[in-house]
Amino acid sequence: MSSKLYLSFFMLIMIGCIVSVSSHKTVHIVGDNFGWILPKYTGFYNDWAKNRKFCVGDKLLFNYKPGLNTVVQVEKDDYDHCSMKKTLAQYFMGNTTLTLNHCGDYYFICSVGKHCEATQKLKITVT
Ligand SMILES: *[C@@H]1O[C@H](CO)[C@@H](O)[C@H](O)[C@H]1NC(C)=O
Ligand SMILES: [Cu+2]
Repeated sequence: MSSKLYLSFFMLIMIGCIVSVSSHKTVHIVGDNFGWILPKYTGFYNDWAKNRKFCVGDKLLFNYKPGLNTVVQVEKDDYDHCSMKKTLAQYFMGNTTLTLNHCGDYYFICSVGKHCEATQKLKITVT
């Protein structure tokens, strides 16, 4: 291979790598196979989130049946107190996919019954 051809071949691979890394978006299934329901133990969703890395452009998929659970995006104060003084978004149609569009903290709770008090809530940090 001539050195010029070799160089352009090398650059093509480099560009391919950069594109595939920057366009790599993960779909995070909240709670994995367990889904988004009353947690099996206190702090279950924090444990689920603990070892994951959330990047801008990733998606969150909440698997739940409509009527039995909801996804409410709130701010820290409502998350801490399981209140809904200022909701940012609400979803209740089942199996909700959300795109993480910006960096920072996201807070979600379920608004059904005492589910939030039972720690059906999720806090993630997007980097
Ligand atoms: C919701 O997701 C679950 C788990 O993947 C699936 O079994 C179920 O069929 C989905 N429900 C709807 C209405 O798409
Ligand atoms: Cu719930």
